[in-house]
Amino acid sequence: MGSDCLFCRIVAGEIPATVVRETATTLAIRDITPKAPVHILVIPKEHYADVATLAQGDPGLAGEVLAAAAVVADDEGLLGDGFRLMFNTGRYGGQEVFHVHAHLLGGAPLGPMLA
Ligand code: D5M
Repeated sequence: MGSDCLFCRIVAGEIPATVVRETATTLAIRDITPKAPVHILVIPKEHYADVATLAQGDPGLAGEVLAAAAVVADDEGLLGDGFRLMFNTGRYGGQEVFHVHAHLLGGAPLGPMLA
């Protein structure tokens, strides 16, 4: 993808972000408009548009994104009280950035999903 994709540009270091964890294949950054006390986006460095494309195209990498999210949740102290991990997908799912990203939300009660 590259220059048209915001998160590819963050991965490339062209746009600044607050990185909380980096592996060979994933990056975790703080969301720029946090919706909870902890709001982190976990992305694969390789471009996939959404979670369905990622999971079908490279299930191993999808697992690495989940594993990275679990480590970050632990690092952020979220394992005891819990957290929400979600992928907005497509137009009906409210996705705005079309480079797959897991939202990791926690640090306070989040309420019901579909209020
Ligand atoms: O969520 C896209 C998310 O991406 C939304 O919560 C804001 C976040 N965002 C947008 N730009 C940035 C930058 N530059 N850094 C960090 N976070 C950012 P979606 O699921 O696509 O609706």
